[in-house]
Amino acid sequence: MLVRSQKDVVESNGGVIASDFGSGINRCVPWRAIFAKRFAPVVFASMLFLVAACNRPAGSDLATIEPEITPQPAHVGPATIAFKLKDAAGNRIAGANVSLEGNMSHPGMAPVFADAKEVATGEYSCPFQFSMAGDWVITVRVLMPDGQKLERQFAVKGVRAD
Ligand SMILES: [Cu+2]
Repeated sequence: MLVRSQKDVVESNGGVIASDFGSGINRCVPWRAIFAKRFAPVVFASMLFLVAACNRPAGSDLATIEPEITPQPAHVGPATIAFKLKDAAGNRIAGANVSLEGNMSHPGMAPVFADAKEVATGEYSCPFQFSMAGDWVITVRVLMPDGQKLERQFAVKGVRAD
């Protein structure tokens, strides 16, 4: 019989459910047991670390960005993304170099780049082009006057088609 049911496989392995790869079965089961015992905690710890690292934006203690997008609601076409850049104490940060990168979640779409200008002390404004309707994520890259770099992301959901 070429195609065996799962029941046949279970029976032929003394009740251990495994894929039917002939002699591979005998190696497969212990390996998985070892993996679960020895490596799963390591993998789990690594995942926790990665999650923690992802959730903590670079230079989070340095500055805050409060973006404002006009027009509202955002729609396809030209927009202005403005924001104040403040340090941890709430003081505005002047003289920073700020650029934006806009991405959508689906593959195969070119990111949209734009440079911001400082329009008032610590206030920056950036012309931006929403090239497609849907959900966007804007990455803000800041080069502080003292040379420190900072990256922030914020979502712009539901950009309208018109
Ligand atoms: Cu898109």
